[in-house]
Amino acid sequence: MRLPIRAVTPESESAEIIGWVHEVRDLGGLTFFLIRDRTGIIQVTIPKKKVPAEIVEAARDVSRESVVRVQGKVKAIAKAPGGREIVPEELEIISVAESPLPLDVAEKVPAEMDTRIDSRFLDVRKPRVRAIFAIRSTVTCAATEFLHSRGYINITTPKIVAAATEGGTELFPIAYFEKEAFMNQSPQLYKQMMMAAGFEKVFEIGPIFRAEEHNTVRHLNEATSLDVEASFADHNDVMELLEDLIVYVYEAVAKTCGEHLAELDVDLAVPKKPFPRIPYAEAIEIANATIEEKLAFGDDLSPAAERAIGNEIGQHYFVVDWPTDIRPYYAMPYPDRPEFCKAFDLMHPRMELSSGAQRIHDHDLLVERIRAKGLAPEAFEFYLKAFRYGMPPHAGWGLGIERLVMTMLGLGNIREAVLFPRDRHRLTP
Ligand code: ATP
Ligand code: AMO
Repeated sequence: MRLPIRAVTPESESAEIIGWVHEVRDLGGLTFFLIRDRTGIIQVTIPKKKVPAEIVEAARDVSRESVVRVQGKVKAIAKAPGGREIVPEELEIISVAESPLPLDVAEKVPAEMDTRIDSRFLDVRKPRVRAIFAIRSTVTCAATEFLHSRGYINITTPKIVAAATEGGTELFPIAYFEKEAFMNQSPQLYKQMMMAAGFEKVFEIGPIFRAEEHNTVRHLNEATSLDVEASFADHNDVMELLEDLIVYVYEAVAKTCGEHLAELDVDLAVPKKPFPRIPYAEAIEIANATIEEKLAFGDDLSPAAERAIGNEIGQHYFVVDWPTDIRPYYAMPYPDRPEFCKAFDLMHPRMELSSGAQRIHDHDLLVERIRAKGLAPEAFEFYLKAFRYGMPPHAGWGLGIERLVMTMLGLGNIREAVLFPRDRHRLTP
């Protein structure tokens, strides 16, 4: 019976394993294989004079990354990985890998990002790369666990939609029979409608689509967003929820992903609550103290500004009290100073992680704000209708999962945190 490689110990007497050939070393009288599965690596040693001739014969044909089955005696040996090796009694080549390989899974030869993504199935065989996705899985599971424990309901909303949510740009149009439709930029309108539905607390982890024209290391054309919406809550309530979630997720990764973190050489520090709340006007001042291209009131934070503020603060922080004009139409203005709104961004020192706000729940004010953005309220009728029959006050946010993983693990490129990235030049694999 096949054993996971990790389960083979120096004390095992015999074992059968199936895995990929990580490395081959032929020293004449002795051949060494390293065999890898997702649980680890084991050495298989073939002393040519001591094993059956058919095994020596089969071993000659084994190329790197072929899938092989090995059955044999286990010996304790200090020099081998895990302190053990297998001397085969049976060696079966299950699937031969062509040579040369498109990239080196053992990572002796480094590969460019493009080469890696072109052969992503091979790239992900690297223990270091697999560790990223094991951690990403823990991140989304822990976030789900956390939100369930707080009474949030997991919803699924359409990804083929009729209207933009985040303003008119950055949309992918698609043909939907005889109509024009779009790939959804955000579940924004749907999660708000679920507040009118009385669900009170909802969340979704799903794809969002943005027609970003430029290739950057922190933008994707298809990203994954964790969206939350809560009724009878304001911006402060959902900022607290967000910082609790971030800390919970970091703690879960620190607690359960030790081996993967070690594989990535990451010494994970759990962020400390509460994260500083910095009003937008103050954020501009902090940035302008050091950046060359000064920001004026009403400018979005430039990447240079984000870096400058991040260096100054040195930890996760919120930028709050944004000018109403530079936030989406659904952000709630402060009643006593409507030029500012109850919107916020959660920032990691390197980049923005999340945006959110208390929302406008008054129908007429929302229509006015949609018009002020130069958009047509008629296009939003299906959404506006939900505001005419009893809409509770509500607030929420959207958090980019790839950016969360990227900043947590110190990855240089957001593409490292996606299995099959979609960017300006890439539609395959
Ligand atoms: P969001 O779009 O949700 O606010 P973000 O982190 O992508 O999140 P943006 O507001 O898009 O932030 O951009 C922040 C800054 O980065 C802006 O000053 C913008 O000009 C700049 N920027 C955004 N997208 C790009 C891009 N594709 N290439 C270069 N700069 C960009
Ligand atoms: P926003 O547009 O700020 O807000 O998006 C929320 C978060 O999603 C991530 N994100 C992206 N990640 C990678 N590539 C992209 N192109 C990309 N675009 C966005 C970021 C960002 O902070 N409806 C609001 C949320 C809300 O108010 O609830 C929204 O979509 O991490």
